[in-house]
Amino acid sequence: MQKISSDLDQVKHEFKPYDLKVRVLSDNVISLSQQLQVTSDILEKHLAEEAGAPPPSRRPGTVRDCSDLPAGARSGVHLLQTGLAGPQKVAALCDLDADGGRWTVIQRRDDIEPRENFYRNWTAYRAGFGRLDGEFWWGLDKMSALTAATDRSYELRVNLEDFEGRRRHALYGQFSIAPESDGFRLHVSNYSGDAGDSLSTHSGQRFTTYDRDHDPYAGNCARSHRGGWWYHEKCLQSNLNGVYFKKYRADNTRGITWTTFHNSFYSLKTVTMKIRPT
Ligand SMILES: [Ca+2]
Repeated sequence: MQKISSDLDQVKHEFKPYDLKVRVLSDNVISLSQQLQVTSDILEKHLAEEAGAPPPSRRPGTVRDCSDLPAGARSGVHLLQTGLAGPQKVAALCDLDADGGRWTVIQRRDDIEPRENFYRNWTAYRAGFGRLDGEFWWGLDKMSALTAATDRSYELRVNLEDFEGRRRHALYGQFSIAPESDGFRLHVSNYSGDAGDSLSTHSGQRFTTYDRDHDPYAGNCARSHRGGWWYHEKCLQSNLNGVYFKKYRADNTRGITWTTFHNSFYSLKTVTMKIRPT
């Protein structure tokens, strides 16, 4: 009996290194199995996309725009999956309180220092510029990614304020921006509000910057009015990306204008452009 016990100890001793190896091998198998699962998930995602399933940005539960945020979310900066190429989420200013909430803010002008420069080139207007807690242009690429999608329609609300504290708004029941291949063409219709309609005459135009003239005017309206906009054959009826003037300017029409509210020499104090699904 003692011999058997001794032999057993001997066997245990001899097998000890193998025991360790078995455990290491076992861990390796678990690790490989996990990697395989990740690879399998990626493959499944690609196959689903090829089979016509919606991309991640269109799946239920995805926060494409501010209207998708869960109940209880607060106004401010949130991360969105707009459907732009690439896995990165993009920051956006969400207005979840005013005018019924659910708004994604796409542009803002205000009497804020330091002043943002809106006389920018095509690349800047495409990607966006400025600060979400100050003056900014969100970016034509993101506006187009949201509004050119065929499974959602958007409305646009433009809020305006002058230096005498008068507030007006313009609501467009339909708003979309075409992809860059079509010059980020504007489509806007179905106006209501009390600011007057200074944007419908721009509908159908492509976007123009000082380095990319898409407007039907003989010259470049972005250059002559120092902004970036969907300028038309007479340049403009509105120019919300114009130069920020603190007061009424009688000497030029390069300001932030909405001519059915004030004439083209009056530059407005505050502007907000925001969109939400209808
Ligand atoms: Ca032109």
